[in-house]
Amino acid sequence: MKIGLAVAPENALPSAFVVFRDKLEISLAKAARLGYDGVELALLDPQQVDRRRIRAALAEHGLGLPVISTGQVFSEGKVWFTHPEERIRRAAVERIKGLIDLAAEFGAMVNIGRVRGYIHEGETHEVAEGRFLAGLAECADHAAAAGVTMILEPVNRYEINYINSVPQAVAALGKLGRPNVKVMPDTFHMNIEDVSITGSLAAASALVGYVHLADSNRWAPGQGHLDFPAIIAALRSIGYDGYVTAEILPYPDPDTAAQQAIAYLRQVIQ
Ligand code: LER
Ligand code: MN
Repeated sequence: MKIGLAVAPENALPSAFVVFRDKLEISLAKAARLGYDGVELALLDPQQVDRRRIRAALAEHGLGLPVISTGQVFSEGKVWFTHPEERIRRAAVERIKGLIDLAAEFGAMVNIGRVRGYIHEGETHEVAEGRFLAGLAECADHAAAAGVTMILEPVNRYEINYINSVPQAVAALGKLGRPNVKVMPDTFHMNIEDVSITGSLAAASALVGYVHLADSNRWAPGQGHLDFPAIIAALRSIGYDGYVTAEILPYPDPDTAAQQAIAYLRQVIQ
């Protein structure tokens, strides 16, 4: 398993859940110095970054870029797949396709978290699901043509009211029927929503495509009460060998949080 750190460019707004929000050259230098294998980049728009600058910084620091994440497309871009207005749904699909094209250049995956949208007031689960699956299918086909894998992240009920647990994501993917879309468990959300963290990982098995790690309080792993040795053992037993990425709050301060996460995870993942 490789260990990643979620970061965002300096112009990212506070709704990006990242430990470093800075010039990419600075965040990547820090991540590499701490011993991370790669970084996940949280983006609002593919135009927001200079591809050559990213490529140069990754090469200089020997870091991978496993995932481009898209939460800000929902929180700042204000577009999502379940929106009642066709125009807004279309904008969400086009934005995600743009991020898929960017990801393709780096061999990265693209996550679908809050940008899936929510069940709007007065609408049913079925209506939201129909719109979500239509938008995601179009993006997944675009991604497949570009050789990109997508990952669907269950997010807890206090942030969104649709696809909260890993079994719910697995069920949605069963209806989607696109093999290039996998599940992306996040231990912070699983601690709130899943009956058993290790049980859900075992049940999702080969569908697990990428993992976010944060402790019960969303601080660095090791700073709360989740059982990370058991979680890593569960990932090993399903044959997961990808990235586990620390997506954590910048507390007590960004540098300390990033350092605590890598020190603890290196100990657990020998
Ligand atoms: C994003 O990875 C996440 O975990 C959410 O809580 C916010 O989009
Ligand atoms: Mn997450």
